[in-house]
Formats: sequence, C-alpha cells, structure tokens
Amino acid sequence: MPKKAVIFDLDGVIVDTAKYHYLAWKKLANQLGFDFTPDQNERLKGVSRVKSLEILLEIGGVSLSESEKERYMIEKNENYLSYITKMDENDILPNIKSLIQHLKKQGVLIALGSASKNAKQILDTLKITFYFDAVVDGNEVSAAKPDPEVFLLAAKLLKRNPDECIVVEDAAAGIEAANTAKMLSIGIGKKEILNEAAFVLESTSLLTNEFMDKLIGN
Ligand code: B16
Ligand code: MG
Repeated sequence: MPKKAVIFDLDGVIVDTAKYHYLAWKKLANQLGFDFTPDQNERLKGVSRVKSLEILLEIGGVSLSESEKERYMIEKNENYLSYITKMDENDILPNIKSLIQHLKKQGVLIALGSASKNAKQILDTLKITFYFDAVVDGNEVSAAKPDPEVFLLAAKLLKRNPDECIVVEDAAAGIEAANTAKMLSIGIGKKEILNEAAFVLESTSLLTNEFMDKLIGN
C-alpha cells in the first residue's frame, strides 16, 4: 500500500524535550526522597503524565493520596514548562524541519501523534504548527500509548487508512501503538529498546529525505 501520510511523535522525535521531562521527574523524585536514573526514565517515555507519576512512585516505593498526586503533577508540569518556554526553532532535532517541508512539497500529509498535553504549545514555540494537517495530543485521547488510539485518530482526521501511514516514534510504547494500529513504524533511538519497530535509526540525522522517499515509494 503506498504511504500517503507521516505521523510524527513529538518528544524525542521533533524536539529533545525528553531531557526536560527527565529533569522535572528527577527533581520530584529527589523531593520525595529517592533517586531516579536515566535508565529508569526509559519507562516514562511516550506514556501519559499520570502514568509517568505512577511508574515513578512505584520505582521509589512511595504511595500518595489522589490530591497529593494532583498537586505533584501540577508542580512537575510547571517545572517542565520552565524549561520549555526557553526553547526556540534551534531546538528542533536534526533534519526534521527540512524533512517535513520536503514531504509537504510532495503532497504527503503530516500529523502529530503525541501523548503530551503541552504539544500544541511546543509546536507554536518551535513555529512549525502550520505544517501539520492534523494534531492529536494528550488532550484528545482517552487511552495512552501503547494503545493505538492516538495514531488511529490522526489517520482518521487525515482521512487515510492506517496502512497508508508511517509513524516516527522514540518510545517502545509508541512503536507498540503504531504496530497495533497496523502502521509502518520507524524507531528513533536504540535497537535494544525499539526492537519491535520495522526500522530503527539511531538519530533523526539518519531520517533523511531520501530514506523517507524510498518508504513512500517515490
Ligand atoms: P505532558 P510524546 C510524551 O510525549 C512524553 O514522551 C512522555 O515522557 C510524557 O510523559 C508525555 O508526553 C506526557 O507529557 O506531561 O507534557 O503531557 O513522546 O508522546 O510526544
Ligand atoms: Mg516521544
């Protein structure tokens, strides 16, 4: 089936916000009296804010009331946003902007499929909102990745069948979601973590226009 749409994940694919999520969760962990390592952070990639907090608390062996959880999530998000507001177009990961421009020129549809509730604000900060034919983020879906809802909704908004879509993702949960949606998955990151993806590239610098042209069939 020819590919007619590309659905990009946000954190870790378009922009390296994963490091800011990590710093904000680490600060909270330290506040709660335990450490939080980059390896442990892999489990939080691509999953929703509330699920991230649950995983963090499980790692630290801490239990909190619902109201405390709400309060800590607000605090974590404020801390995260303090990093995000300092970003600009220079924070877009290598080749992503030129790839999006290249795909658009060829009539390939572009969507965002992100778990983040801050996604629209980040796209605006990076000044790339207008490239997207559809934006689906954590505010629109009820089931978080690895559930395929986010990508299926993006395909529906683009009026494309799942097998016409390519998904670019940096999280194992996102690759699982794309595969369950019957879309072609490209993982950005380590092979050991993203081994379920159809293709794995170590960084977005390898996600070249030529590589995508071949997958799209141009
Ligand atoms: P927020 P993505 C995901 O974004 C992140 O990978 C994940 O670490 C984060 O917990 C989630 O968004 C929710 O983010 O707190 O901003 O709503 O990778 O799906 O673009
Ligand atoms: Mg991601």
